[in-house]
Amino acid sequence: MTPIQFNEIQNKPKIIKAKELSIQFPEAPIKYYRHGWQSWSLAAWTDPSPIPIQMPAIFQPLQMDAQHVHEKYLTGSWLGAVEFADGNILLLGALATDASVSLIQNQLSGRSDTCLGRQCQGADEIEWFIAFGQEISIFEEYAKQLGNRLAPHSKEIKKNSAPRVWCSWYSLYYAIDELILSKIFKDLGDLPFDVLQVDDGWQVDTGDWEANQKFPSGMKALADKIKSAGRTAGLWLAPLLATKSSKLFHEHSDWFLRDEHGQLVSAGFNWGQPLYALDTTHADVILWLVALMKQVRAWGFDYLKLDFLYAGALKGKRTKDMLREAAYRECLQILREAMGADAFFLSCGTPILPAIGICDAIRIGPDVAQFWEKYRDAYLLYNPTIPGTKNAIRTVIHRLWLKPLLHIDPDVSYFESKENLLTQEQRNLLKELAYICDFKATSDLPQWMTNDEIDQLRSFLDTNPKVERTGRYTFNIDDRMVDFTSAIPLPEIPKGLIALWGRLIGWMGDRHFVLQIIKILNDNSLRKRRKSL
Ligand code: 9PG
Repeated sequence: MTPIQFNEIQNKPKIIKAKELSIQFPEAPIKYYRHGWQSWSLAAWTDPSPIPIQMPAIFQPLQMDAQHVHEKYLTGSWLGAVEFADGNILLLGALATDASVSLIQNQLSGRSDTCLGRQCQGADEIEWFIAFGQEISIFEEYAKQLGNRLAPHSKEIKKNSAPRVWCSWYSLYYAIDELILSKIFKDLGDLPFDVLQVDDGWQVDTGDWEANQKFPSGMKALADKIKSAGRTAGLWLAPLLATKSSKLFHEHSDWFLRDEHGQLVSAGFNWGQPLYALDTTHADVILWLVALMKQVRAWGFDYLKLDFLYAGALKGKRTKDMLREAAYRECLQILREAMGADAFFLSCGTPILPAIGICDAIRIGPDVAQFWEKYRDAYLLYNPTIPGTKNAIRTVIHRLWLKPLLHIDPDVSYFESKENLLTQEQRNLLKELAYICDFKATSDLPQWMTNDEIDQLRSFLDTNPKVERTGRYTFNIDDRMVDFTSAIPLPEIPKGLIALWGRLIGWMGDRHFVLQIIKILNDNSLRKRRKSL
């Protein structure tokens, strides 16, 4: 462990090579910046004390770094920071993948996973960035140093502004089919969208990336339809995992990631089933992934939203013995090469650092939803990762420092009020966040919007206001003062009976049959919504 003296970094940021290092500070910090592992994981300034373990446990592999769940100390992925009473911060951040930072009493400690389980050598050291001072400029410098190492082409990536996207997820969810999408594409008329993106619901199964029976004309016909109106066709896929029901799993169960005992590694639970991750270092898996990327490009999709990508970076025994995030980064590079440099690559559910320099855009927060937050999820399960607009805004605001490196996607904004529980003010926050991120998307259906709402959407897509940051959570956007403070606080930590109740709900949420019932209920209400169109 390399000890760093606090007074050494008071004046100037430092870059230090070490496997592990720690820096002791003279006074107790008032806040701790925890940085979650992947797009959906929590990133936020919080009190420097532990928060409850988020539930249900079955979701942990898909909501956070499962390796950090039971850490004794406050731990974040790649970086961590503390704030002192005078407003200055101290940031410690890795300039490489496979590293984490913990707050241990009055000390920040960085640890790299290189040489785990064997004798360390000089070559195992990684670079660390350490700086003390004003938050905004320090994060800016950290991003610059990251860019120098991971994204030498970031200027090229950011040369064009991000496309304006209509995406099918946040209105129709799985209830999409060929007919309804064709109607929506027509009804979107001349609204200035660059991309129409088909989300989850088109595939035969998770792992079987072929058109299902709701798309009888096939995926090429769908892409052609989008392109015939002069727009780019976008498609969602989750290429790095599968469910046991898939043909992929049946035919190639040996392609999936296992632990040292030969047991399948859990990639969480979704689509009413447990999820399993592909071993992306297996030669046949690589061939399959390359063929899949080429296939979707051949259908005509040029904007790819690759999702649930964390599955490529889970802990397990890989064919090629390498660190899990290094393996993941290598896989992203393979996907990128296979899809071609001219495709727009949006990564989602992705571990953050390994994606820098490879993708065009990255989702930097959890999913938004047509509600602000749910009592069950926020207060009983203490889960800041679950879809919800408050959760999404909180994490996105804390990840804006990534903006110089690639396009940052804060998820969609809502304009319709018909199927929406958000207040006008809450919907406005999403819109302003999209301006700040410079990434505009919506899933709103033309048939749900009033004329006035359609005008607002059009003006949103057509406007690029001047954005100036005035504080941690405040901005001037053109002549408006925008304050995101209402989305920031984490819920009260549950105590007594509420905590007990929460644990019971969490336990229920870990049962497959409970999740399956919830899925059936959700599917039914979606079907009803779909019928009303
Ligand atoms: C499609 C969706 C959309 C969405 C993605 C992703 O259980 N979870 O915590 C969980 C989080 C996000 C999520 C699904 C599940 O959504 O972010 O935009 O594409 O998949 O299924």
